[in-house]
Amino acid sequence: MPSLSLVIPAYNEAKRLPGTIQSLARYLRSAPFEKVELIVVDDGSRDETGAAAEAAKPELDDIGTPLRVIRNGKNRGKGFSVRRGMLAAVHEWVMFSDADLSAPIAELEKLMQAATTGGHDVAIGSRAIDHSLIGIHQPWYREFVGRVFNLNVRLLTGLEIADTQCGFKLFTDRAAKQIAAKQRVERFGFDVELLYIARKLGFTIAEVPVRWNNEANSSVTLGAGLQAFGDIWRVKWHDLAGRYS
Ligand SMILES: Nc1nc2c(ncn2[C@@H]2O[C@H](COP(=O)(O)OP(=O)(O)O)[C@@H](O)[C@H]2O)c(=O)[nH]1
Ligand SMILES: [Mg+2]
Repeated sequence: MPSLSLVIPAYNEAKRLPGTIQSLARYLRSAPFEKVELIVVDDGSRDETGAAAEAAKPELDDIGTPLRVIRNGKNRGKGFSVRRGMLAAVHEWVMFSDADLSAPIAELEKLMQAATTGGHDVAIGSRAIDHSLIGIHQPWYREFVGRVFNLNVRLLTGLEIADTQCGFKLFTDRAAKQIAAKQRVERFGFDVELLYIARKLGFTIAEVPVRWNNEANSSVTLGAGLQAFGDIWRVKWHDLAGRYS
């Protein structure tokens, strides 16, 4: 059975995190892994995110899952946080998931299956392939902006991926470490950069439809979401400047 490092980037998640960790613990009790570690990256939260994570330690100890809480001194962004988590991970597979578990954690088995059978080092959740799996959709304007974003990604980067932005991605440790070492985008455009670097390094990517029940309380403002458009250009620019070579 494989071993897994699960990274949760968390910004002001003190309210959501206890429930999230409970769901994770419930799943991990009988999940098909030899070893699992949970890494929560507290992204300079203004609430008690770090403490809320620490409070769940006993519950996780109980099922033999060590918890590590990494704290960014100040808010650095989801991209920066995922990068830190991936670099700290010690197991064969490295996965990151949004703290709200909009994709139920068990869906990670689909990703692992796709990666293993297809020989891919990267497997990513997708909300854009099988719409019948989407229980609760994102608000219509988020879905719309998402489509426009994806079109921009395709035109500018040539990445042929239907949904680059799903917060549910799995990597082999080798891919996670090599990709994270080259990551530069610290905020929400980082997903595009991860995939861009993966392709550049010769890793193949499986895009896997996952169940998704969008958790309402989004922590991402429209402004922050729109900034990600600029990140697509930044990725192009970094590449032209040879920074991913
Ligand atoms: N908004 C925001 N989220 C961050 C930041 N750093 C890490 N995160 C985490 O990134 C994830 C974003 O997920 P979520 O709020 O569900 O976004 P949405 O589903 O796209 O609306 C959550 O796990 C956040 O805690 C940050 O600087 N801002
Ligand atoms: Mg969400």
